[in-house]
Amino acid sequence: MVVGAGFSGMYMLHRLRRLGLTARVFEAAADVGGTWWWNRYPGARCDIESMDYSYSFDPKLEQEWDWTERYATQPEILRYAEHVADRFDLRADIHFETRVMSAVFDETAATWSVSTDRGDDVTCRFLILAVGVLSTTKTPEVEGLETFGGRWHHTGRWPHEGVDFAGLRVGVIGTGSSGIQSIPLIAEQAAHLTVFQRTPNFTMPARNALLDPETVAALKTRYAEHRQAARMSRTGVPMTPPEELAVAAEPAEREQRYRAGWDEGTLFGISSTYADLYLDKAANDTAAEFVRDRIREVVADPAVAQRLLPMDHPFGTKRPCLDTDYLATFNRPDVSLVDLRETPIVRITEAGVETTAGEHELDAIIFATGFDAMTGPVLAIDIQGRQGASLRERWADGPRTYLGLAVAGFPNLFTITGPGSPSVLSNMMVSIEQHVDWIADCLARMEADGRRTIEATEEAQHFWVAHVDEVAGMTLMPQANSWYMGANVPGKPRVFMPYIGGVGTYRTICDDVAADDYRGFRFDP
Ligand code: FAD
Ligand code: N01
Repeated sequence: MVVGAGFSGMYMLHRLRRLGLTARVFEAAADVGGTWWWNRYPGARCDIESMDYSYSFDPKLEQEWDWTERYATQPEILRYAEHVADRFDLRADIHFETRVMSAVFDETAATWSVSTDRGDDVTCRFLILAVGVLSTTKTPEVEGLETFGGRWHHTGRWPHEGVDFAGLRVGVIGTGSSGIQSIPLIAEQAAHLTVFQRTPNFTMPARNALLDPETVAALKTRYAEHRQAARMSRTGVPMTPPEELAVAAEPAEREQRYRAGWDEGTLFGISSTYADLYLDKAANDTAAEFVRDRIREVVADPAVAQRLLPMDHPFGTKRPCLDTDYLATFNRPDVSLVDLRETPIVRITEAGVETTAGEHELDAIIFATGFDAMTGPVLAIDIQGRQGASLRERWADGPRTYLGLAVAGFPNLFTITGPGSPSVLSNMMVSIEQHVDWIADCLARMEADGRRTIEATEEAQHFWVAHVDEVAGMTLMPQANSWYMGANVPGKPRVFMPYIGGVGTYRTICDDVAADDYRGFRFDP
């Protein structure tokens, strides 16, 4: 049984069928696509280039599909997911509008008993969580929302019919990727837009454009080689790792490299210039200051520019954003910026948002406030493993996994792109395919060897959790109050959840584990 029909669950179903196993997927949404089914806010698009942010498992599929933009829009990515579902007839084994609520492991039968919000009770041998890492939305627990007289939406639960902002006074709360993508387009429509910012973010121009057919055709002739380079890269996108140090470079030379990175219009343009940017605060400061200078350049009012400068976290320690006209939007006369650090929100009122400075009257509020990332969707399911052990209790101090794929005490349970794997630090398509392939190969091997259960050992898990933590601790990443750290959810344990050792390195570790008869796992015959 697979939970979730985003890109993870769809490919998992395809692989399970090819193994000759009987597989069913349960999905809360009404159709496939996951992230791209739910996040329909204006401006939603990928920030990994479309030709990389797509499946590589089927050469015919990648040859026949033509992306139209460098960074595809949400509707185009959703059409792609639908195309894949049609092409491989996936919907036949997917139960839509069905949310999995609990899963209990039966030690005698070695099966999982799974229940859904539709009253299904399903028994399966293997339970694969393809529930996503950014699928549990987080709306702030702010007083008075129920009294608000206008309409409000979360970017991650956007109405399918769209929202018409024409003539409205709109407030957007949150300036992460979702806010930064949607703010310029909402500003174009609304009578007035108020942006409520708690933390300014590092953002770079996406330089999105239509893809020209020659570029597409050229990449397609060497797609296999390109994909292989992505699989062994640090981030899931082919690139040469930098060796030089920013602290050792001449200022003029550094400036030139950052400028080239800025002009490139990718997430990695600046971060891939020097090897020490995420390791040494002094190095990072040089890149951070370069980006801050660009903000000062674009934003006309120096006071507004000052509020937009990210100062409280090193560059890249919160996921940076790629934008189209975000900063310039603050030059519009009908857009205002509220700094919530100066004037925090007190409550939502019938008329709008009240801060310590007074009331902002609004007709609509948009929460671009993000997600209970990585652990949220897993722990939303009441999961009980051996001897009734509760996963919620086991993870009370932060997630503990072996390789981000399995949890000790929870046999035959797999997590796709779970905490402890590169996941959200990578091109997710590459990480999804790697996990699905690893799990499918593991199940094939178990079938061939007549093994009934597989389970991570406590020792292996202990080692892996310590390793994930140690590698993160070598970087600047834990210095930010980011969702990688669980910092955006009040009360969530502060643990750096993804594995920052790199996609290629991680793949090699997983392959070695499998080749060494699944070192760190225990099988029952
Ligand atoms: P999801 O797409 O999140 O799908 C999980 C599915 O599981 C959901 O449909 C959900 O409804 C379902 N589900 C969860 N719990 C249950 C349950 N209990 N019962 C039944 N169903 C359940 N990554 C990139 O690499 N590049 C990008 O450019 C990029 N852009 C993004 C843009 C946005 C707006 C967001 C939010 C994320 C973005 N990501 C990006 C991350 C993105 O989530 C992944 O790339 C990818 O789509 C995840 O696929 P998935 O199938 O693992 O999870
Ligand atoms: O969420 P976020 P997101 N009061 O958590 C603020 C992927 N993605 O949906 O930083 C006031 O990043 C919060 O402030 P702070 C991508 O991986 C990709 O934007 O916590 N403000 C922050 O500004 C991304 O990283 C794309 O101080 C509150 C914002 O809300 C991830 O999804 C597009 C608040 C939340 O930002 C999440 O992005 C979209 C409160 N109580 C998403 N609570 C692409 O471009 C939170 N905030 C591909």
